[in-house]
Amino acid sequence: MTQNPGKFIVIEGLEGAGKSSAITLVHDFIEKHTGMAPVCTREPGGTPLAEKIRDLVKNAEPGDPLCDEAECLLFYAARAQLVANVIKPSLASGRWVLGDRHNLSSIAYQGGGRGLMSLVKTISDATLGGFKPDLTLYLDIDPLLGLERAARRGALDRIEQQEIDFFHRARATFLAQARDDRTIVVIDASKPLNEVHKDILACLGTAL
Ligand code: Z5A
Repeated sequence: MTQNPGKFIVIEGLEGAGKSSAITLVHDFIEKHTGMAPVCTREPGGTPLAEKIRDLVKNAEPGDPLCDEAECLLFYAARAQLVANVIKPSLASGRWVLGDRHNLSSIAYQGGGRGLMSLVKTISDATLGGFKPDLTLYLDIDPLLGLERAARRGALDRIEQQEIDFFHRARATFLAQARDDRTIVVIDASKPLNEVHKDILACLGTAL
């Protein structure tokens, strides 16, 4: 007897969009819907090796700034590990997977933000070969509001310290991707939290 594959659901958004509480909400929805808690992942990270890569990309190395191309390759190295060792095996065993970010982040930040779209497409095709989430909820927020929320939470990391235009380009890319792909649903994350959560549940109710 073959096992039904699980589904891969991803939450995306600029910093401060509210991914953390959305993940808790979607986690509980999936648990109720399937009778089993999903496997939760975060990117970059989610395996011992990928967590080491997370440290490399999040923290600046004094005297040896990470160049844009190396940053992009590191995100894909972490993702390749996670897909091969966690996401695909979990889906194949029938488990659902809930991701805090996935490939759309690289398309938005490295492709749109850094202007490396051609490199992103090449590595994405080479490492993922068309593998993608069943559903992505993109929590859309103006970068200024998102960064203001993130700053209230504590010190900003290396990427959060980029100039604001970087985040505007990333946001425009998130939205452009959503226009072209029906598996990406845009949620207005500037609304009060209870309304954002209502919109997420409504979307899950129709999509799953
Ligand atoms: N990155 C990349 O460049 N390329 C890639 O391929 C990948 C990632 C995978 C990961 O950092 C960084 O790597 C990220 C993108 C880049 N960097 N940037 N910049 P991370 O995983 O540490 O950080 P994050 O993913 O951006 O998470 P975050 O900053 O924690 O964002 P969040 O989870 O969306 O924020 P939050 O903690 O849920 O909310 C922030 C605060 O706002 C919090 O106090 C909430 O209570 C509050 N909040 C949330 N929603 C609301 C509403 N609706 N109203 C009022 N207040 C709210």
